[in-house]
Amino acid sequence: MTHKKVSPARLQKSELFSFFPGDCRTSKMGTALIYDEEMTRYKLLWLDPDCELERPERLTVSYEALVQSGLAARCISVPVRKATDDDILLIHSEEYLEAVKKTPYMTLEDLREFTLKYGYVYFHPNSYHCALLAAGAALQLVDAVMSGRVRNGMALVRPPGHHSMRSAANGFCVFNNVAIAAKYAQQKYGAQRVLIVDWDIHHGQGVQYAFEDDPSVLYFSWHRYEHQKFWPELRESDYDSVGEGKGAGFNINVPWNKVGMRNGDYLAVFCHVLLPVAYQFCPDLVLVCAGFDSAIGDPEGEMCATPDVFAHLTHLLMNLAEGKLCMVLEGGYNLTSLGQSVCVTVQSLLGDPAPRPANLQGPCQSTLESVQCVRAAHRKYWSCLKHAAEAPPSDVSTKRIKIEEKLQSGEAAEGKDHVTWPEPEKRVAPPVRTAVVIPEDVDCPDGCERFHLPNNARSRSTKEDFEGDAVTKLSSLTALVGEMEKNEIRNGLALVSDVSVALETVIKHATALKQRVLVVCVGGNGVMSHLPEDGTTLTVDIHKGALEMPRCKHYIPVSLKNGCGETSGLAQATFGLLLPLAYEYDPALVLLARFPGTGGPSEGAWQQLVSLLGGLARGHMLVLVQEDEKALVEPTASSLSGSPAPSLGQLPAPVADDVEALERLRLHLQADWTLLRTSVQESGSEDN
Ligand code: Q7Y
Ligand code: ZN
Repeated sequence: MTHKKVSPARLQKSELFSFFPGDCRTSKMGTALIYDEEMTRYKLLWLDPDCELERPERLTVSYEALVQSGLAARCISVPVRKATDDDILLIHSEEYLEAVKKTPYMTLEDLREFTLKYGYVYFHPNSYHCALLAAGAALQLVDAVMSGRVRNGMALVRPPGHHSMRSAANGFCVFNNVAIAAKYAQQKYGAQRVLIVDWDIHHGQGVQYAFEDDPSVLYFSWHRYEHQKFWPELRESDYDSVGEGKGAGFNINVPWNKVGMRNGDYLAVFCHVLLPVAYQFCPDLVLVCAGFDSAIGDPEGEMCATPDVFAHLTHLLMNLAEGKLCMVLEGGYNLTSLGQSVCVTVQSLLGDPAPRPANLQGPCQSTLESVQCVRAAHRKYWSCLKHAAEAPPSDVSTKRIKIEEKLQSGEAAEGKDHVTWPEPEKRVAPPVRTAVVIPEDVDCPDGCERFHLPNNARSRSTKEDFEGDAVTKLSSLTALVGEMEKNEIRNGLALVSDVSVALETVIKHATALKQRVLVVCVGGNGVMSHLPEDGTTLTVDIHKGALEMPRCKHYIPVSLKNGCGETSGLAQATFGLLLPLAYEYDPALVLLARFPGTGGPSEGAWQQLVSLLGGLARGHMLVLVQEDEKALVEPTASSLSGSPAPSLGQLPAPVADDVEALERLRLHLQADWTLLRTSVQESGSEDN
């Protein structure tokens, strides 16, 4: 099969329709799982301590974990195929392909010799076949997602791909599965912008090289670097490799200069680097180099992020590109950690509620150093980073190799065999996903259930009041929150006659139950009264107005010059402030209140907000909307019931005043909220 180059401009509307079936945004679509036992049928045939960790069991364990947990049965199984020569040649040279083609016929001796031409890779007579299947699996996944047969998916493959280069195998990788998939999506489906997120703990230098000067593919990679002391020890893996020529700004490297990074480090980089840029870029497709050697217990990565973190990383990517998200396995060498991480990731793809991000710590000094450097290196390319601080002075620069750091990683290495961590918690999706409290004359949206007050509660309240209706509604809200607490209902939407009154009632009820409540207000006038300021709630109030500094740590007014209707400003506030605050606060319940008026967000931005906040509080969120805004019922319910939010388009630069105000607010709050930090502390201690 050949891929005719399709110029998007020349596509007829009817052709576009066949690529993106009209109802693929609204219909519930599933999660693809691609796996074939054949890819377990190659292994290291000689002694090589550097290569022995890349074993067939990596795949069987991952797949078995999905089967055992019941997740595999919930996925749509998609068969692999062999990549064609044309597919491989999208990224690799003919000479290299021809050379690899000969490996199945080589003697053991020849294979060893062939292997020696490359770094940290081995060949087996079946390697070539498996490498074709691995690349083909990624392409099958792209086909399933781009054609709208599934929403998202994961391909479990061996060999991995992100280290392989145009004419070289490297780091266990033969063909660059994800790079091939990106090119294929562009050529076959006219995808104009592809985002590749590489969360493997190694730098996918092969992917970087493939798209270095290409602005249509944004490559983001974080990787263990240790000031170039960690494999592959490349100068070009550092933060200052930003891409070349037209591709300048479209290569983002976040070096980890220490081991032991935790969930808070990963989430900080997502909030302050990847997400703002990714939303500004507005991809048509997201591919993930899903390596799990970045999880705790991995002998290569030596990091401390728990498998649970992948639930959130995945969730945070699920509303880009209208949900078109393809995960392709790369590394991951601790079989326990790998199996758990794969399950956690697939479970998020399936839409199950994410676990609470328990005892999240802020990023460590080394992370802050890297984040500051990356943001500074990219601020001339991305308006969302325009306000970023200067790179730190050279004495804290990531380029300076400090002697004690080798010592530190040495210590960690000693202990790396007996790292333990708790098993990821069970994530139980409540029987009811989305309950609505809306007038009888408003249709119940698809996938939702009307919430009816239990009889006993109803009679009690009507007896007490003449305005039975309003009170019934308020009792319904508190009852609904009660059902969420019991995990009978995941989330809800209520049309109320007075958002403030409803909010106050629910807050009183929820805090009486000793729940931590995150209150997010949008579109109001910023004068919320009667909110507790004692830490039982955290309120973030995003509204039209001029900057004011918060009076306390738990009530945070976020003022935007033109209100939430300015999507770029809202995005800036969401990624830079709201999400980090929300993650650090770790609520048991999210209340999202939309005040009536003109300062409200666009429908798409509102849906993004609803979806993104759904990653907190095990998905327990109650959305309050003013009674007359009936047009919001459908889009809000759609996001609450798990449909990906629409794309916001390539975001323009936010209003300069907003950027400056948000920045000042962030600096003011970062003493109390460590996940807000994006630069090294002047007198920071190293043990943060
Ligand atoms: C590649 C990988 C791909 C030097 C150790 C070098 C290199 C291992 C390559 C790992 N003594 N190790 O995991 S995801
Ligand atoms: Zn790796």
